[in-house]
Amino acid sequence: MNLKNLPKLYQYAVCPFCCKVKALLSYKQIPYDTVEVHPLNKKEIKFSKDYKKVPIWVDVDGKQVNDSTPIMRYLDDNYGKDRVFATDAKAKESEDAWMTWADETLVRALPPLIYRNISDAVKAFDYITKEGKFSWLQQRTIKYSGALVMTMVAKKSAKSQGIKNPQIHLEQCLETWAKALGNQDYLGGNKPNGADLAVYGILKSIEAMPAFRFIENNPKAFDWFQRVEGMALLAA
Ligand SMILES: N[C@@H](CCC(=O)N[C@@H](CS)C(=O)NCC(=O)O)C(=O)O
Repeated sequence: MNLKNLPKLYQYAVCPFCCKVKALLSYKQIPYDTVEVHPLNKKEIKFSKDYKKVPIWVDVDGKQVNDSTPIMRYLDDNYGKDRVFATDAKAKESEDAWMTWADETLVRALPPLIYRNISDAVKAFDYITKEGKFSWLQQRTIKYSGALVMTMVAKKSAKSQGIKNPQIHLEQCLETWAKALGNQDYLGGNKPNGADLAVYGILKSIEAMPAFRFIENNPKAFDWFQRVEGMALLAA
């Protein structure tokens, strides 16, 4: 879509934080346009003087909202009549805690797994460079150099987080999430709340990568993932 009067999401297609926002946009059926940002020169977000990360949301009235969770909350406050985010104090407390877990633990668990070896890293970069804004030459050079660099970065990141085995660590994260769901369909009960959509969006960001198989291998987490997917698709 490229209509001038639509709000804009400045993104990297495969960024987990952008995918959090897109999960809410899809679930709430909010029409919007995406602007893929060039990750090297970031010229598309030059207008944003102090904030240089994605996602950035620019509404039709020009209002700019930065950072995935504030964007999700802004969208929930301003679009659609049914609220996604919890309003009840106790539910809100749990939702906030799981939103923080999603950003600080789950997101950080992914790179050590996505880039666990050169073969998986090349496949991940194949997808990243195809989805992202890269020239033909960049696609080819970044695919291999990026995979090599990220394999080393991911090893360092795993070490600094005390992750000995990235696969076991993600499996533990998924178990933690499955436990949080208990016997409910969603963390939000009978419908997804903000944390459901955040965790779903983050996992969705690696759907086309080899590491996604570890999510498919956890029946409870994967059933939940598919339930949210169904709700998001139904709503879309
Ligand atoms: N807290 C931010 C984190 C956003 C973030 O770190 N985005 C990354 C992409 S995944 C980014 O833009 N990094 C800066 C860069 O690419 O130079 C959020 O939740 O939106």
